[in-house]
Amino acid sequence: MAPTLTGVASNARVQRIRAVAALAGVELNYDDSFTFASDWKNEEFLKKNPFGFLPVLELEDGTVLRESGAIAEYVAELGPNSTLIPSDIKEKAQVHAYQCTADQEIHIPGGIVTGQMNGRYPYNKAVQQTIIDKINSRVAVLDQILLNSTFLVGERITLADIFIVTSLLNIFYSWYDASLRAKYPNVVRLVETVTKNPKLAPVFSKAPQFVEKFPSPPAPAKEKKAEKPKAEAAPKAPKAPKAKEPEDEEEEPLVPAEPKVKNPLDDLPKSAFNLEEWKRQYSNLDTRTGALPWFYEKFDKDGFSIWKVDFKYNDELTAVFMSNNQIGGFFNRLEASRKYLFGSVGVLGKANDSLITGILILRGQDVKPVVEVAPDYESYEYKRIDLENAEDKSFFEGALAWDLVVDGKEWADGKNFK
Ligand SMILES: N[C@@H](CCC(=O)N[C@@H](CS)C(=O)NCC(=O)O)C(=O)O
Repeated sequence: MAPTLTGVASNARVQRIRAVAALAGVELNYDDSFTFASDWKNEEFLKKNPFGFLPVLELEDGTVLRESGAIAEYVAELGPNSTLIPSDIKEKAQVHAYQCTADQEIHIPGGIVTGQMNGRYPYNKAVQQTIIDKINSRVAVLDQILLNSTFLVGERITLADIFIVTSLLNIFYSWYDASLRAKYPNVVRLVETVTKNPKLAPVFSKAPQFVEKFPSPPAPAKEKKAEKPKAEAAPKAPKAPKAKEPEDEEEEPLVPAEPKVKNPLDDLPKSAFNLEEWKRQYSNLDTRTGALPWFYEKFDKDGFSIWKVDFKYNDELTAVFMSNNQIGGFFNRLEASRKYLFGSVGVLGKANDSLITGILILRGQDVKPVVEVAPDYESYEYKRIDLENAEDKSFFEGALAWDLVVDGKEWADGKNFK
């Protein structure tokens, strides 16, 4: 049986392995509908690969290979007469050098820029620019090298080209925009030569578009609602549209290909409570005087449920902004449940003495089908909120109004999942 590759089709690390297999003539079992939203990081998987990351290649004898670079080399070596890895040891070392450049100088720093844009890492403009400048300086060298040669090493496509191209694709999909690409025409030509190779059509045909404009930086944290004048129910300014955020996981492009799968939550009996309308009311009205009265009038407790959500490891929290970014990361990873979920979660307290808590309003009566799309959902505890209970109700209202106080700790910052 052919080796089985597991990983997301739009992921550059998976693309590099599939491209090598296609060019080397090696058959792989591969399911291109696999997503990070599936329950992949389970006990069985961690037994096979305790590092817990993807992609992995499972061989017929049960051996599990990890690290996309090592897997790509293994697959290339399997190919009959593959020239993807030169036999000359000097050229082989040159190819390997480009593999390292691809990972260390483009893919990994590029992933940090992407992570800053989608809230996985704290956003800092100066740090981001420094990383972008460094990547540009490497791309400029590649562009010079490619001025007079079609491929990076020798006269044929090698792992060097495949690794450099797939690491570039990762940033071309996310933030390396048209004006940056225009500076390096020879590099863009190499990307086109590789991605348009007819043998590689199954690998790149469903790939996302290259980004045209550098995405806007993440919106600053929402102002503390408690500080707003409460009497006026003045409409809030509508939020500027944000760059679409990744489904999940490290270094995923900002605009991944998202295969649509039917969710059993869609089969629940229809509800008169319109979650999208609630999200609009919450955004546009003062919480206590406008949004909450609307909510109490319309809420359907048979079609939806309300949950208190608590981070389990509050003693590990340090700076408030980092904890708030962590909430942002959790919310990013809940993206696949956006239709079924609203959330208001905050950091209460101060640096090194804080907790993360809040509320979720979700479709159905069970929290798990909605939150398990986020691989870290088990880092949080969920407890049903009963609005008939005065204490629960006051917690619910405080979390929505961002003026909640728990154990003397005041709401410091927060995020909404809308
Ligand atoms: N160096 C590894 C990195 C693998 C990696 O970080 N994979 C990400 C997806 S791009 C992942 O599985 N992240 C989940 C996790 O780290 O828990 C490789 O090239 O295979």
